[in-house]
Amino acid sequence: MKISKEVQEALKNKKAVVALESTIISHGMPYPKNVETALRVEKVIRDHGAVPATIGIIDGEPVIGMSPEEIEQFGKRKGVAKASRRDLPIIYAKKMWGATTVAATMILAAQAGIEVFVTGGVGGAHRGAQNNFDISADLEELGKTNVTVVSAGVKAILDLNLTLEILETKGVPVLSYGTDEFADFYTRHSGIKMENVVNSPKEVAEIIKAKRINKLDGGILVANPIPEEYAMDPVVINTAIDKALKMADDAGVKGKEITPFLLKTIVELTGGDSLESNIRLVLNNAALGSEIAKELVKL
Ligand code: PSU
Ligand code: MN
Repeated sequence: MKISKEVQEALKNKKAVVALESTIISHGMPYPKNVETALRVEKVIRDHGAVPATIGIIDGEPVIGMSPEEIEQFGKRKGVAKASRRDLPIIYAKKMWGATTVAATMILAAQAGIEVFVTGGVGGAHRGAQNNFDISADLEELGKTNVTVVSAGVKAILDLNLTLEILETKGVPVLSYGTDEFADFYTRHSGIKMENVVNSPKEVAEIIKAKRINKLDGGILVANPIPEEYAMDPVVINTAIDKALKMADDAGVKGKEITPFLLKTIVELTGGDSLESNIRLVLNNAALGSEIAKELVKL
């Protein structure tokens, strides 16, 4: 893999490093907002005194710490594959471009020695997963790869209860940040009460360290709710989600296309409001992730 100079130096000098994914750039947001957001997220991380490492695959080679030009390419290039764990060997062998999902980014972050990863929302069990088995590989990865993922909970397009049950089965600690209600991406109010509430980056870092030194392999999910001022009206967003789910069903959208289709349709149905919320929650996660990474290197 190619690790940028800046990230190499930071890792060597035990500075805080925060991993970032590229599926959110290539398949999660429209151009040019995707590129603008990716660069803003990096800036937030730098402003908090940590080093960002945006991860993706270029011509079959994993890149840890993309340049702004590379981020721009992921934002506008056509045909960048959505790369989850199962896709990696094919993308490597065929020397393709791959935008890494949460699962694939966790794998590469762990291989590079990065313990904290910031995104918008992790994948999970889709509604109807009891029958169609559409459960994101992100959950499997959280079950085995040693990376902490800071996410605005789980996207409301999914089945949240089912997702939390699977995370429990896989032994993934879910830490709810600053509230006992599970974050559901676009709003702070899923109605699901959480057992494990954390209130400071240091508290999270101590749990990461306890997991590491006790050899309990696997990830941690930090559910960080969107700030109230950027949250969406629950009626507006839930109406859009239901409509988008119906449109996906009618159009027969399946498999890896589902998440990008739903995100794009919801942006259209909300006149861009959901995109604005999505951007704000990622920036908010970047700030928290940086603080967690900084506490972690002190321990
Ligand atoms: N959440 C977002 N935007 C995204 C994704 C999640 O706000 O683009 C992406 C992440 O890369 C996540 C992936 O890993 O969707 C999950 O896809 P699937 O459900 O197909 O595993
Ligand atoms: Mn799926």
